[in-house]
Formats: sequence, structure tokens, C-alpha cells
Amino acid sequence: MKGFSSPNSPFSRKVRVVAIETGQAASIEWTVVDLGGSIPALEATNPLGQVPVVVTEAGEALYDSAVVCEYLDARHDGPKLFPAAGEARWEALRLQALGDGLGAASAALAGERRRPEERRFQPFSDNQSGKISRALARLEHDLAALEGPLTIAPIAAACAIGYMELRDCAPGWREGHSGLADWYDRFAARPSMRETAPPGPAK
Ligand SMILES: N[C@@H](CCC(=O)N[C@@H](CS)C(=O)NCC(=O)O)C(=O)O
Repeated sequence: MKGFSSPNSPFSRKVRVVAIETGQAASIEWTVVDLGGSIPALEATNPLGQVPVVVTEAGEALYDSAVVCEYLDARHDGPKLFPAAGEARWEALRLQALGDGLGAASAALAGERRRPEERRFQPFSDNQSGKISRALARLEHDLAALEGPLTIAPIAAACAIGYMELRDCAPGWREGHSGLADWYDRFAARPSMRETAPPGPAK
């Protein structure tokens, strides 16, 4: 398979972590792109022009990260990262959405901060910061689910927190969320997380 990714993208990282955890890292040949301008080859596979994208062996382009992760999970015989049914599935999907939302709010805040000062809109930043702060509180509340058997939930949460820290989107967050911070540090020590750590500081 071929794919597009970006080194600091939390969503690209999520797919790369899933590929490693499911033993499929060698099956994907990544084209690494710098975001920020038009990338015709990326736009030709994903009309939204976003990473990550994976093109299957049948030639179908798959996006976004949630779809690609579930596709990879369907292709291996080990323990599944997406529970098949029932409450466990809804919890994993909800926490994936929460982690992805935390990553999206962090990316939006980081993008706003890159704008020239006179073109920034403080209420926009405040709105993103509110999402970040509420998402962290909810993840702290849901720690038991993050600590359990490996699913897409902790992978999504950890990739988002890694990006949030990289861009310093919630200074001091560890003080108010000591359980989550402790969990994150342990999870970030996994080989799949270490191998995909974002280099920063480019976009
Ligand atoms: N919901 C998407 C979000 C993907 C996303 O926002 N990717 C960012 C990089 S972190 C991107 O490609 N931004 C470029 C753009 O939106 O033009 C997913 O889960 O894959």
C-alpha cells in the first residue's frame, strides 16, 4: 500500500502507530508531505487535501484516520483494536472521537497562533482552548478505559496529547490532570509511540 503522511500530524501518527501495533508497518510506503500549500498528488487521492491517506492494493484511497485505522485492523489476525460490538465498541469509538477532537482543536489553536498578531481572533483561540481543557478533563475521567486492553482509544488520545504538548497548547495541563499525565508518559514509552514521535517544530 502507498500513503501520504506528515511528520507532526497527530492523525498520521495514529495510523502509523496502528500499523506498527498490528504488524503492518512494512506494508505501507509513505510519501511524507509538508502541509501548508496545495499538494496536487495528495488532493488527487483525498479531495480534502488532508493526511493521512492510504491507497489500498485495489487502488482505493482511504481517509480519514479513523477509516484507515479500522481498515488496518480488519487486515490482521492479532487482538483487535476496534472491539467488534457492544458497549466496548461504542466506548472505543467515542474515545477515538474525543482524542481526534483534541488533536483537531490543538491543530486549530496552533494554526491561529501562527497568524500575524493583528489577524488573530481571540474568541477563536478561547473556543479551541475550551475544547482542549474539557477533552483533557474527560480523558482523565475515562482513565480506566485508556488503561485497559489496547484499543484505538488510548492510541488516539496519546497521539493527540503528544501533538498538544508539541505545540504547547495547554501549558501546565499536567498539574490538573496528574492521572492522565502519568498514563500518557507510560503509554508514550511504547516502541510504536517512540518510533513515531513528532520531530516538530515545522507545521
Ligand atoms: N479527521 C481527519 C483530520 C486530518 C487532518 O486534519 N489532517 C491535517 C494534518 S494534522 C491536514 O492534513 N491539514 C491540511 C489541511 O487541512 O489542509 C483525520 O482523522 O484524518
